[in-house]
Amino acid sequence: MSDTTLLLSDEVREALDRRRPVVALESTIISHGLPRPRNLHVAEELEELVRDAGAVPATIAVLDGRARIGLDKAELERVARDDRMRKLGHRDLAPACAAGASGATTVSATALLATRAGIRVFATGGLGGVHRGWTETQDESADLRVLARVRIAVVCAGVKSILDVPATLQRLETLGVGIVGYRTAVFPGFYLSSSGEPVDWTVQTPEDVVAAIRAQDALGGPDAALIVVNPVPESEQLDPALHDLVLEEALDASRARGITGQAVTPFLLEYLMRRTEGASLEANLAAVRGNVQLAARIAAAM
Ligand code: PSU
Ligand code: MN
Repeated sequence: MSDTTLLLSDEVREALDRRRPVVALESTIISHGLPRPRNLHVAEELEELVRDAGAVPATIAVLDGRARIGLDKAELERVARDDRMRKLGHRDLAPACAAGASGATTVSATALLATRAGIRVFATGGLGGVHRGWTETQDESADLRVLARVRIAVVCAGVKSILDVPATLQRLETLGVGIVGYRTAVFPGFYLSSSGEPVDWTVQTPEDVVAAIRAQDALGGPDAALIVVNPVPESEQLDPALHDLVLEEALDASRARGITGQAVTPFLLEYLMRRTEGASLEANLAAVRGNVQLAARIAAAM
């Protein structure tokens, strides 16, 4: 991608030049993952949380065919409100840029663009992964393969619980993507504090995460992400019994309606939100807020 395609905001460029902390934020959660008009408030709040922790937020999206790293207020509004914003995975970036299209970037596209821009820390909600029923649908988020190829630290609340979590963890192991639990020895369950699966490495402080990032650099070898999993506090998680019940329903509904491809994830998230009367949304937001704050502290500790 040429420099004319990758456009950094003045603020982000300056911060990177001066080696000030920068945190990349994805935009699909804003355009396709949250209800309007709340999505815009959340987008602004997340940027504010990064700033409060002393880092510069770099929300990433493609606008009129240009990959944008860092958005101003009007641009953020466009991502949150414009119905024509597409959902762009990393494979969609080239066609979107060539066509002059606009779209929000998923974890895969955001991780790629952030790395290209020289950003080392990225915060999101939950990663994509291997879907239940994979043996039939072969539905595995492109997030995983990209995370196996870019050296960026991704702070998240695990992978979305709508997925096959053990299969996703296995896939990450095969792909050689490292995972550290932030003050936890269990892999979080996105809306839930725990997925019931273990993590092999636990860290206690942002400095510990920085040490792992530095070790990754010192060791060299093939590029891969470092996934930092940060569970939603138990007091803010979705009720696990309600979660399991509604998720079964959502999966049945998506099968019955023949939902496929990029539509699967937004459909399931929206279904859960409606059937839990917004409780899943609150848990989702609590997780994202915590991740953004931790990412800013990690960036600042670098
Ligand atoms: N987590 C959320 N909301 C979202 C997503 C994740 O809480 O909207 C998005 C992310 O952008 C992630 C994408 O990269 O869903 C994965 O979509 P798919 O399963 O189609 O690859
Ligand atoms: Mn998919």
